[in-house]
Amino acid sequence: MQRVHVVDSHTAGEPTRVVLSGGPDLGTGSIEHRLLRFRELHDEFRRSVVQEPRGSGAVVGALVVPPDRPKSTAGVIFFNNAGYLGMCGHGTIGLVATLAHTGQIRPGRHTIETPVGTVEAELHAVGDVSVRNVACRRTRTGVEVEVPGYGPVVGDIAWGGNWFFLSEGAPCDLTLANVEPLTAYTKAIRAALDWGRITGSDGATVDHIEISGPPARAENQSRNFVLCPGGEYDRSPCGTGTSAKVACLMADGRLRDGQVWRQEGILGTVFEVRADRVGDELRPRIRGSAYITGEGDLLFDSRDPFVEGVAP
Ligand code: PYC
Repeated sequence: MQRVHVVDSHTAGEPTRVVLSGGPDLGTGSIEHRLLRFRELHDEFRRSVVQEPRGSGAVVGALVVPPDRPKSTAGVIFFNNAGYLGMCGHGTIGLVATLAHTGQIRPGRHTIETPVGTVEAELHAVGDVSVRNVACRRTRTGVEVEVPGYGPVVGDIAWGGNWFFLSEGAPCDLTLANVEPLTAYTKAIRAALDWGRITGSDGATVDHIEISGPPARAENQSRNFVLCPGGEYDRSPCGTGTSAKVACLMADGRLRDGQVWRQEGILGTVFEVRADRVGDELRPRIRGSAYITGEGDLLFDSRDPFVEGVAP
């Protein structure tokens, strides 16, 4: 029986499952290289942690690995029901809350290495967390796709630690009651991008779709709905998605260096994202809170026909 020690949390409603021990040994080297080893040699571990019967389509896994550089606090590889993420904003907030819960870190600054770059996290004394994201940028604007059943949709392509297509407006209000039509609409956009071979500037799939509309509360600037790669929607306002949004707003001159964007997600929870430039890079600072929901061991029984999880 293999035992895998995990801590579960949610950040603004979106779950994170941090794997603290019992995961595969990915050796040493950059986190980017260790992600390649994870994907090639241990993908069954990803599936078994986040897919049913242990997980669900909404869960983002976070495998904690020793960092490449001695001064960093940890390395992390994020994954979900469909594969691997570059960065994950809500997941990093969940990771920091988890390391605080287990007593491994105290309030202050912590350097976390991810496959797409190093991020700086700050655990505040009151328990919330800020994360200085990797460098973010808009790479295309005014991209028009013909979406069967919906007509032409225009949006931007931006990198926020993952690739996003971002557009304004939707065929219905951005409310929880409309999750089904919003999921259908954003899946149709993603299929149209694939069909048109529209990718990120590095040729990677644009696997997150973010649509925006008016906020429910006047103190926020916008509400979003974000489709994740595995077909689930982000329950949080999506840290990397809001970073991509901030990159678009800055490129349009609608947000200035140092300004804060309050992004509401589909549950009404909020991330505050500050548009910070560091040198000539845009490194948005995402602020939010996570709550621990569980801690324990996952058990992997080799006789179990579903030991590697079930893809619905
Ligand atoms: O918060 O960056 C994020 C995120 C990505 C996918 C789900 N959440």
